Amino acid sequence: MSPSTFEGDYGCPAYRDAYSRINGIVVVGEGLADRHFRLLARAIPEDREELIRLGAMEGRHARDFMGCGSNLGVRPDMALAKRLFAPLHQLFLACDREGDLPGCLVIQGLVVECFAVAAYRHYLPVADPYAQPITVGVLQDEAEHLNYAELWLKQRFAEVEAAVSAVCRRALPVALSILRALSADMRTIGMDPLDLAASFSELFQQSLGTIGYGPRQAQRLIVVAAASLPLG
Ligand code: PL3
Ligand code: FE2
Ligand code: FE2
Repeated sequence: MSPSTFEGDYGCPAYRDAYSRINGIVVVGEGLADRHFRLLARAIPEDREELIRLGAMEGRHARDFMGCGSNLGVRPDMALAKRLFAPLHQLFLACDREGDLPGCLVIQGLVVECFAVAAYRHYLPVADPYAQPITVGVLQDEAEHLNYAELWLKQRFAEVEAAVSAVCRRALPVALSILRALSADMRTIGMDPLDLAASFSELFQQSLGTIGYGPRQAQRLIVVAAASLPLG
């Protein structure tokens, strides 16, 4: 584990204020991930137990990160986070209702998980000593979640390709807009939002490659989404 390189003061008002919004996004995101995996467990009965196990991991992440906030005396801003996550959650629910399983797996298993892996990797070097080991453990779990979705989609690539491309066009701009809304707060806690956006798109392109896309097609999907929403 790398030692913290953040020179700021975890207890200062500016840090705590920014952290309440960042922590809110993380706690709400993990809570929704828990719900999404439970819905997936119902939709994919042959993997039910595994998906319930993955959902339970997300519930633990939400509690552990909530603990990181309380350790600093910070309460997560849940209202803002719910508002920012709502379009992605609604999109997931719509796919679930319509029986669009590839859509559900892309939203939770690729978009949200790549976002989580990229964000936690960049948070790690600036995390306080209490949050660091928690973040390391969570990162290992998120890799497992990403692998599950990649494998499911890869095994059915020919049948699901069109649905995957369609949902990427809708879900990626929402993920990027969450990132954009938190840019200033990320800077305050020592993270670089543009580095994070770059890592997210690299990871996401890698995932698309793993499931069967060619490098050009994968790049096009993410570039089109980013162009619809300049990060500035
Ligand atoms: C998947 O398991 C859950 C996805 C949650 C989404 C997290 C997005 C995080 C954005 C800012 C991250 C900074 C990390 C701070 C940790 C308290
Ligand atoms: Fe998680
Ligand atoms: Fe996850």
